[in-house]
Amino acid sequence: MGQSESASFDLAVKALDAFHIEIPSWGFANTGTRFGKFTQAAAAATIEEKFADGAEVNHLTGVTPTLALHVLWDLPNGVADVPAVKALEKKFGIRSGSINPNLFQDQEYKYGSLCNPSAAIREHALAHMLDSIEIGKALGSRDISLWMADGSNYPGTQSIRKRIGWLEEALGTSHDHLAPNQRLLVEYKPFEPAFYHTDIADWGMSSHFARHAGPQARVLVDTGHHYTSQNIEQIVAWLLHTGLLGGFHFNDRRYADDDLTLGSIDPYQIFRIFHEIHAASADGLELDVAYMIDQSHNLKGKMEAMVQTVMTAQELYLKAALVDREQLAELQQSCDLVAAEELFRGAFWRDVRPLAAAWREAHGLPADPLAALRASGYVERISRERESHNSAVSSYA
Ligand code: LRH
Ligand code: MN
Repeated sequence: MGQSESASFDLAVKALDAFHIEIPSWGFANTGTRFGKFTQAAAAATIEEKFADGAEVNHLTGVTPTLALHVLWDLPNGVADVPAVKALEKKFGIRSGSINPNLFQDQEYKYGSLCNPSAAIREHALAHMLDSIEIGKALGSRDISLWMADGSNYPGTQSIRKRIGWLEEALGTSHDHLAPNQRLLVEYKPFEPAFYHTDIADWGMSSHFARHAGPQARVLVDTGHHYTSQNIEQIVAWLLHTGLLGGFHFNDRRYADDDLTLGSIDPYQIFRIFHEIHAASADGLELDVAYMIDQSHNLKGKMEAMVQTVMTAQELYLKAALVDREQLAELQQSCDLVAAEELFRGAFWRDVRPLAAAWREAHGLPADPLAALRASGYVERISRERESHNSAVSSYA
């Protein structure tokens, strides 16, 4: 391995040793679109099966030690389900990650949850937020990751400013209930399921609500929650500059919130985001960024899609880590555009898969986790075990 190669390997080790990514329990479940759900025999239907699949992904990749939980899908009995989840953490050797409240499926939430004109319904939604925070405390989970479907479908039908006030109040109260080490992550989304206005529609609104809620609140960037023409890495640079970047929900999309697998449509987008992260870290900014996957695998095998996504995330994070930032800074300063672009894009063109494979082998992991998954027969085994209860599908995940 030439000098430069060993230098790259050292950089790779430094980067990949620090890279963990959280996987969503709902990524293993039978999910669909409003036009239907194509069930998979291997899909996880119980919280135990979701932990089993999460543990298998961590076993193969070594970088997914936490599983994001969605409260009503994974702890339908609230705090009462915590002991059972703790037993699963012990059995499968992975921990509960971010706690995601469900403020979008109850019939009461037709006109909103924390932004609903009805004080009683806002109270009901706030109670679920506070339950979710208590579940987080009981599980030792740090992040309460909030996404709301709240909004409206027709102009003039709701007071946008009144809803801002109600949400400021609810998030302030929620923040006050956080444990000292907990964070409230505020996720924005421009539309869907609301199609006229969404109460937390962009990074500016999310930033305002986070600042207004308190010092433990941050902004969560779901890569699928942007208009196709938006410059997401510029938003990331702003959130890094303002100290409000709390984390990411990674996925990919061609049109809207398609929740496709990371890097399947625009891997260069994720590379540009990771570059902003590495550059900010190199400039000495204190970063505290949670990397999480938020995808629904309607057509791909769910285990394969998750392992593929983790590998892609590692490789894009590594490509961006290998950008020679000192040289790039000089070229940027001298406005040598083509040389700067060639250096920047050159890192993206680089095939880092051999480096990532070498890192995995150095950590006693399979060089190619996807090939290892296929060779393991894991999917065939769980298909046999779960087939019986996977024909009939009920809730979304
Ligand atoms: C909303 C969202 C949110 C989750 C859900 C599964 O589109 O991105 O983060 O609650 O997907
Ligand atoms: Mn999301």
